[in-house]
Amino acid sequence: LALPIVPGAVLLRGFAGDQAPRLRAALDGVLAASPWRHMITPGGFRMSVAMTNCGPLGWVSDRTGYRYDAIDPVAGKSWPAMPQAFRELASEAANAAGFAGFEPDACLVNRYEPGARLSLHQDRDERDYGHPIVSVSLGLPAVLLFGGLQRKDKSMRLPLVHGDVVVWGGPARLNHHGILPLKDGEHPSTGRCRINLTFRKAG
Ligand code: MD5
Ligand code: FE
Repeated sequence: LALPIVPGAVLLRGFAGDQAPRLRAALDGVLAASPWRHMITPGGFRMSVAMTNCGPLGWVSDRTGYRYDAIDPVAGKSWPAMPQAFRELASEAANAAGFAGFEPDACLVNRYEPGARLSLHQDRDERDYGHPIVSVSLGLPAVLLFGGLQRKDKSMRLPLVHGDVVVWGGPARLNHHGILPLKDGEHPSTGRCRINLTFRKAG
């Protein structure tokens, strides 16, 4: 079920539902090598979302700025390989949304516990905005706030539930977006949190 949100953005409702146990199991392997951590923003704030990465490149934030790096600064070595289940799902979702041949080199994994949020921002750290972003929601529901190209543009709210996949490309690639503070709850797949897998071609 492919629902257009704005030009360039497609919601694939429940697309990852039947793959969730496989994704969840593969994530445990990633976490064994590169555990959750709360990164520090360039402004000195601790992010409420816990993060890790897999694949050749990982998104990192510290006092010096945001960047993609081949090395996990916590583990002191390369990020773990992107599990095949992740790569296949990302590529199939992009294809279903009209972006054939998507081969991500970065998967940022975000964990939201009750109260965690992501403030309004644009994804601008990638080299080529011509590639789409594929976002997979697992566990507790969340509300995505998405606006336009300008920060002041009116925002819309999009509820996302377990198994939902959103593909952002074309004219939606640089839209402002954020996640509202997560509501408390319990989910059979993830427990008391929401996990988002965000696939990008960053390098
Ligand atoms: C999340 N993560 O739910 C979201 C999913 C991030 C982030 O925002 O940067 O890690 S990605 C949602 C997204 C990506 C690109 C464009 C738009 C939304 N959008 O135009 O709304 O953890
Ligand atoms: Fe983002």
